[in-house]
Amino acid sequence: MTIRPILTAPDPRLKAVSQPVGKVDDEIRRLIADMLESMYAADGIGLAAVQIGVAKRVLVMDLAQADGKNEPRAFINPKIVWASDETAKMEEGCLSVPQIYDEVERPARIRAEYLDEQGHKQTLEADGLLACCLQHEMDHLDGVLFLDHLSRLKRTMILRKLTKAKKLKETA
Ligand code: K1U
Ligand code: ZN
Repeated sequence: MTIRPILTAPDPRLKAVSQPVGKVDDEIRRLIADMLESMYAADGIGLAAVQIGVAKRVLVMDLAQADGKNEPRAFINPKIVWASDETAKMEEGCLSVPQIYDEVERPARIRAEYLDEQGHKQTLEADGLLACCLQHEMDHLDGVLFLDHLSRLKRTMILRKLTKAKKLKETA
């Protein structure tokens, strides 16, 4: 397993639309293992493959990570097949948008279909943090960051700040 570097905004590779996985094989299982290792190393609760530069429709999550437990999950080719009209606002963060947190409003409950690591079709009903995190990670698969849900003014200010911080890091 390898810890891979996580891309940060405004890296253009984060805007890519990820491609569906054709076959769930050992290469995909190795990618999932690397993604989980990279997510744990960065203290995150979710990660999409595109965040480590692999534009495939794969994401991982571990919501127990915040309680110091390990309950890894992997979602391949996930699709939202139903979303509630009721919405919920939750504070979101993103490993690709370091140190920025803001509220995003999304459907409160969703039903998703996906393939597991064995390539078996699964259905999941989610609310709360699971629904929020799943929608956030699925946005990554379409090149969308949580910043894209904020006002244009907020987004511009945050992207300026991140660009400045990147330039300072490069010259240090
Ligand atoms: O980069 C990512 O996509 C992972 C992201 C997932 C996420 C967290 C919170 C709401 C939606 C999606 C993170 O893991 S950010 C870091 C983090 O651990 C965290 C931040 C805020 C609340 C809870 C956890
Ligand atoms: Zn994210």
